[in-house]
Amino acid sequence: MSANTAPTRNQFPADFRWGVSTSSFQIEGAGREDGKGESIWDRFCSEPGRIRDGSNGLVACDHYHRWPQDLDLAKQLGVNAYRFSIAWPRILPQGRGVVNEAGLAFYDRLVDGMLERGLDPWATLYHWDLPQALQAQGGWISRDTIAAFLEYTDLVTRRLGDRVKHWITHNEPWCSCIMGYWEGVHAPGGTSLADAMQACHHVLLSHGQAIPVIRKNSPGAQVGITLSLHPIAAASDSAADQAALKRHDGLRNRWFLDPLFGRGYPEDTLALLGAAAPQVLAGDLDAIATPTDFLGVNYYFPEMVADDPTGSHGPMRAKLVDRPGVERTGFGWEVSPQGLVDLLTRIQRDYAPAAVQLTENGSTFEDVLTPEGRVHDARRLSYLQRHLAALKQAIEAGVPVKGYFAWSLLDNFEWAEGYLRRFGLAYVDYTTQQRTLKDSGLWYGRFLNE
Ligand code: IFM
Repeated sequence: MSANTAPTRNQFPADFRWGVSTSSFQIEGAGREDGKGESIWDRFCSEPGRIRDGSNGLVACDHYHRWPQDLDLAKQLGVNAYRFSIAWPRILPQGRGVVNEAGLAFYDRLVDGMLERGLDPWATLYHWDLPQALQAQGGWISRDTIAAFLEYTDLVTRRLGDRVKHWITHNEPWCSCIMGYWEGVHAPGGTSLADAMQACHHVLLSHGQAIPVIRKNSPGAQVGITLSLHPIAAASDSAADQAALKRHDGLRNRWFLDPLFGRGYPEDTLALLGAAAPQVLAGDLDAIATPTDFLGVNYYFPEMVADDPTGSHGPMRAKLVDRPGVERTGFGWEVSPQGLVDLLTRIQRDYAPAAVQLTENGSTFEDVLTPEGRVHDARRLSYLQRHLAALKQAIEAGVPVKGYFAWSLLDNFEWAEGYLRRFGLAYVDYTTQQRTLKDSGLWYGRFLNE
């Protein structure tokens, strides 16, 4: 079968997990209801110019009220797993201390609703909505936030750990830390590399320290972390571009994978960071390397880099360049199913995780709801089919991929892009909150049900 042919479900292992992925801030809404506290994303959205369409997450997809219908939709697709995240400020409005029972009760209902529909709950503890009260004390730059995360983790896993048996500590630390504390494009909008690297270290450390807490409260659970990873190519064969590739890969991929797999931070990247390298205390690296049950991989696109001798794009002295003439999504991201094969086989070769879960993969395009109530998203459908074919290829090459979660069940709040980018298998009309399965979603349903 060529990588361009859609596979069939029965070509995957019988016990393969098929899911859809969502996150709290992007879909829940109810931003000020039932005692929920403010998150850094609520604050960020309130700052003029931060979000491209000036929107916020106060209503989003109104999933907080419409969750039964959304879980029905997931069930209708035929998935057997549902990945969601928990809003920390819904549980602990001030980040620690006083518990909001209404928040816990919401996730109780949601998890029970999944189980009633035969959906295996996959919970992410942190998908970027840090309580603003903790940000006021430094956010992830402060080591104290780790203790707060452990308090939150303990509370949530004690409450849900009897029913949720798959836990993801963090989603994409690159985004929450590098985009949030250095690039200034995500909450909390910081612009210091040193802060970002310290935040990253604390996020990774909080992951490692949370694992025993989760294992204690949720016996038999599988625990992992999700990273956004990219296959990287050099713009040319020149020694300078090849060296730039290695430097860029150091911060983009190895910075996270190396310590999680017990190798500590990469020496070459540490040297390039110089004074921006994080403060690491005795025992931290051992904690970060606490064994997990799976590595969560989010794959969207590959990157190409060239040498940047001036360092104007940061101390890795590499700049992103566009590969000419390739297919791109509405975001401008390169479409490369082969990149998924390259990435997964590289992870397997270099790190050999016990299991890999593809916790996100998807695409955004301009969608049109026709008067007949259809969304003919041929390009998203093709993206999905070709990435599933690539996934099959990676499994045949020996990568232990155990599950695939499409991003996303619904169109939703796409962070700094607001509601301008649609990634859903279902179209959301934000005026009526009506959901309509797009052609891609209808195909995923047929694929899963055949
Ligand atoms: O919407 C995001 C998600 O929150 C994290 N991973 C990438 C998605 C698409 O940008």
